[in-house]
Amino acid sequence: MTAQFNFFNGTGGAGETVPPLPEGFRYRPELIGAAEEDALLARVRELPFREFEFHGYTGKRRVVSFGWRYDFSARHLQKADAIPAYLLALREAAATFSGLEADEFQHVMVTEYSPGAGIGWHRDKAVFGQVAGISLLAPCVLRLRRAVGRKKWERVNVLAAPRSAYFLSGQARSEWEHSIPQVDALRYSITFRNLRKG
Ligand SMILES: O=C(O)CCC(=O)C(=O)O
Repeated sequence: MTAQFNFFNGTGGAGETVPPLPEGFRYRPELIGAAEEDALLARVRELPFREFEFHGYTGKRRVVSFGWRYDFSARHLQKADAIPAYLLALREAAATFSGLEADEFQHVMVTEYSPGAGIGWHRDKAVFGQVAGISLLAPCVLRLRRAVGRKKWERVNVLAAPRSAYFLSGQARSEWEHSIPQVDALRYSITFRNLRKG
């Protein structure tokens, strides 16, 4: 199969070709309104972000986790501060979009991408199950890829607009990797994950 390169902007308007999205991937523009985004930003900007650390390497993006945090050095989950009240309405909206109960999302990570920051190709850690990510401020390209044979990649690019949400489950979660190229302007993401049973 030949590698695909697609771009999906989530609108699917008349005459637009909407490429096939990975099974288990969903996108919702405007999960929240501009006023909710502003209220979240007022709180999120004050969070005690720390540079993302991965086996001694410090990434350009900065993160803070609630509920649980994954320690990449120790390779296990640790209990973190409780999810703050101002994130609970967003968690509810993310859960409704995802078809889950809100309290299934026991972990939330807020990530700050300054201009020039991004995230490389990866699948989220296996301790986590499904993932719902909400974007604030600048848009970004969420790239998805999966190996086809030994040398080719099937690719889909999604424009993650401010206030939008995406959901990774099924093959989108287990077979596809994702990454975000360097952003041009400040972006925050708020990522809810459930814990894999067992
Ligand atoms: O910022 C995002 O929306 C993606 C975050 C992500 O892929 C991760 O933290 O593993």
